[in-house]
Amino acid sequence: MAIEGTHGLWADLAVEKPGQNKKTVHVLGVPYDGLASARKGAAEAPSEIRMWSRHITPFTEDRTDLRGLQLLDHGDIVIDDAQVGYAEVERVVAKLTDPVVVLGGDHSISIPVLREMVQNTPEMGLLWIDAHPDLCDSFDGSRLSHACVLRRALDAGLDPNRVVMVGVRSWEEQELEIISKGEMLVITAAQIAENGMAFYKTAIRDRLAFSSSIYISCDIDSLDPSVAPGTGIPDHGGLSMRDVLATIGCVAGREILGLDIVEVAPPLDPSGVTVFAALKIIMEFLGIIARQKG
Ligand SMILES: [Mn+2]
Repeated sequence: MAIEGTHGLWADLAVEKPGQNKKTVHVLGVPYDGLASARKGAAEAPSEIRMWSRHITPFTEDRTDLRGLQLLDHGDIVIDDAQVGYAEVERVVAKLTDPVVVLGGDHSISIPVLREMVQNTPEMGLLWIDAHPDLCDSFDGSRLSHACVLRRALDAGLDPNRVVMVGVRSWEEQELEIISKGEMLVITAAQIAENGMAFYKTAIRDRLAFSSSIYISCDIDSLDPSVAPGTGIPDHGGLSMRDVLATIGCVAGREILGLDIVEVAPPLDPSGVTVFAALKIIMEFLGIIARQKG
């Protein structure tokens, strides 16, 4: 379905205007859902998100003008074989010196992104927003499964004390031991529902303050399925959009490595609202970068 937009790609932010000194943000699509364990469809997210990005405005909720940013959209890395494709993702990410927005794909596409980030910046912090910890060593016979993403990041050298996990509410038995060590800051969806997001913002900021720069991995299934039904494994009792935006807001003023937004599966949501949830998160994230000084 080709629909003409009211704006250009990325609400006009991808339109290049040479000679203007703008902050650069990279965009990279990885339309691959071969390692999603249940329902697929996330491979269609990058094209849908880009298409509907023509129908939103270049302003955030607080009226931050995003037109001070230049989005460089590198298009998609098309993957047939995960081993080969993920090496390519790592190679492309390694070349980026400004923040990147990575469009999944199932969550496994974050494995090469995180591996490259950790190798390059061992002192990085990770803000993990997800219904699941994705800490399985192996799942469905694969160590690259979307249930193994954070485990692979720890293998790559990510310090668990630099991980803040928000919105979790579903656990595999093999994940419990790592969680129970208490190294990561874990804030469940139930805790946020009970006490409100404001209660946790200081703890999130304080924990991230130990890290030199921050990467955000946002699985759309962190949101409640009533908000974002188009995802492979919906888990009820999830976060509100306000919770997710407040969580992301905790990186304000920090050096930011990037954001991935994964597990958006447009074919599983005829209403299309899940794609717009992804766009909302991306644009508010861009607002944080636009408001940074320097
Ligand atoms: Mn996940």
